[in-house]
Amino acid sequence: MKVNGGWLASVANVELSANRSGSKVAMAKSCGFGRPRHLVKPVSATRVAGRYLTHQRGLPALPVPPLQQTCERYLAALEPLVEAEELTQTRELVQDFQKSGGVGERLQKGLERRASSTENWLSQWWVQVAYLDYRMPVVVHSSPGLVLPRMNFSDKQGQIRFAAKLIAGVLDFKTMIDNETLPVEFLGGKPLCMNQYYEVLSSCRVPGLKRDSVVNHAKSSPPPRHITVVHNFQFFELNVYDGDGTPLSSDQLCVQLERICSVAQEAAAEPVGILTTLHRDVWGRAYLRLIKDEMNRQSVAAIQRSIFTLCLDGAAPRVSRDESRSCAAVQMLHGGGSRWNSGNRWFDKTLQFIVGEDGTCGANYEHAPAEGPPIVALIDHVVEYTRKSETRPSPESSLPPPRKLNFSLSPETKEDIAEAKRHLDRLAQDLDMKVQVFQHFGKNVPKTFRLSPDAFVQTALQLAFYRKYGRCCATYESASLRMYRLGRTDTIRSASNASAAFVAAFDRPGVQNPEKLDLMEKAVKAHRWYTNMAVSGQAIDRHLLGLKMQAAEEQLPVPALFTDPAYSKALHYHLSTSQVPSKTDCVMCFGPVVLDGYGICYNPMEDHINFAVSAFNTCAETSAAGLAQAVEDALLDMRTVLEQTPRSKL
Ligand code: COA
Ligand code: HC5
Repeated sequence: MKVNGGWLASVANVELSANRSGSKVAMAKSCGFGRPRHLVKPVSATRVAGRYLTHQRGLPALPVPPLQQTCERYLAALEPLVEAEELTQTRELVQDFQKSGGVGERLQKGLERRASSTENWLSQWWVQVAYLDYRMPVVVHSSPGLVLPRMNFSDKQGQIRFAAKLIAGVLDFKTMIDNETLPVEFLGGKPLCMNQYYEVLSSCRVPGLKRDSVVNHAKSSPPPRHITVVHNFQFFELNVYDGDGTPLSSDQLCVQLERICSVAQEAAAEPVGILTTLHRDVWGRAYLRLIKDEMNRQSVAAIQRSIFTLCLDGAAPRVSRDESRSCAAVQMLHGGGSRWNSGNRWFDKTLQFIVGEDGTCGANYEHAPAEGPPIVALIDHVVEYTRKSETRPSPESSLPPPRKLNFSLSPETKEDIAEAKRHLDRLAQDLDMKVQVFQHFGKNVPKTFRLSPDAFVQTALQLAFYRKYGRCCATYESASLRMYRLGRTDTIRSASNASAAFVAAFDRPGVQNPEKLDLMEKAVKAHRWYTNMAVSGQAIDRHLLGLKMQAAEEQLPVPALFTDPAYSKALHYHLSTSQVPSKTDCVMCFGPVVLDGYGICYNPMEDHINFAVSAFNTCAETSAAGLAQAVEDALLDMRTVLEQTPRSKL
């Protein structure tokens, strides 16, 4: 499977002919919730009409950074990545771009106008460019996976019982969404935008011929009351509320899931869901063929409208204990291949919970509507819920059976399914995934040494990459922009002049510990500085994207700055990384964004760190296990320097 430049390279390839709308981003109704406890300030559980809107209106608007500042910081970010000669050329392009009366100034004014007439000048563009216009399969290339700690069951009965509790847990969380009683989250003392919580349930991506869309049914009247369950490649509509709107109890859900399993067991079915793993243009065409049939159209609509999808998986490949976590990550990311569980999914669905037969559980989510943290907060809540025993007595009344969603498959659609299987199997073969639990320490050690744990990990990633390849690389780390209304993310560029100096010196013969320590502290502090700048809306990447989009909006030629080879290099992220913390000890994962790169997701706990490193087997230069080992070594070596070197108290 070709990556074709990858996620965010689509950012580099924005077509300038399209006149994109700068219209207001629709404001969803409702309020917000919390992830790490320390960030959460609970609000009272009584419903206050309009609380969400009041909260949202109080949030600041995303600023447009000053042009001069972005130009300077862009050149600084290129220094560790490109040759001196190339940089000289780029410097000239930047000068020309930002000069008084130049195109940069015009575009900047355009962006400022857009900022004053929209809820958020960036978010709608971002969702289009990063997700809906991005045509690679969502599987591996866009949708992340999440692996829960292995649950304590190993048979069908246990699988059903756990799945029933899980559904009840999601409904419990949904009640907080519906009542606007989720606590508002805070980051660095500032309240965060809670909009994403209202986008994850009852929504679904829909393929288009050139561009996809997302439909959200949460606000439709009446709102959806069912989930979809997929088992043995067959889909079922399961109503999860009783007649008076009370969520079904776990016991009731158990009965319903048993009914589904016995019906699904009887028949064999074509894995129609595997169509959602196709390249988006191909799926867009196959989708039109599929829904030409009225019954199919209704079945697809039921999936799209459902609150979420529950995948009751069949067997997964048997692997050694050593490989089991990496194998679970793969099950969450793509299902393991067409002969395993890849057809037991609807990957366009925003939220899919996956419950395996052997206690392997997790989720996969379609990224367009939300970032990881709100999904993780929901999952943390669900896990906590499943650990509690239910006190509610189960009503006696019998429930109507779940409705099977039937499909009538034309020869063309059967061929589409066969094609999807072939492509998915190639992609599954190509994905190289290594889950590594770093057991030696977690956030505790960097904190003891008064260093930011996240910046410490990112500096270790730089050292690991340099040790393997003898150079620095463009590195992406997600930074939250949720301090701003409807904020999504910007990029923390982890490769800096300070990190380059540190990694080059670390193994150089003759360099002593005090110098290593000094360079390490400078690198870690430079990263923390960039992080602060990014979360306060002053990073460079989304601003540059905005300027480029504004040129398209005004139907101007692409400014030379964006056709410069240095710009492409800056966007070719050999390391695509993200920190996603959770209360539950889970592993999150995603694929690389370029053919010759790595995807690294990490979850730093207090005394250990869960890493998932991905790469592609077709690239001879990369190895997920190799890099994971190098990261482990880098973290240990950095700790040794910290422990063995006296530091000043200042
Ligand atoms: N000395 C001692 N402790 C320190 C420290 C220092 N110099 N600097 C930070 N710490 C502490 C913090 O107080 C915090 O404590 P806690 O564990 O009690 O919460 C902890 O170390 C973590 O801080 P740090 O490692 O610096 O990272 P962060 O929590 O500020 O996270 C980002 C940094 C970039 C990950 C965060 O700002 C962000 O944007 N997160 C969202 C990313 C995202 O959306 N990812 C998914 C995309 S889909
Ligand atoms: C369940 C964890 C999901 C993490 C997903 C994530 O970090 O996505 C990034 C989103 C962004 O806008 O930065 C994209 N990335 C996977 C390419 C880093």
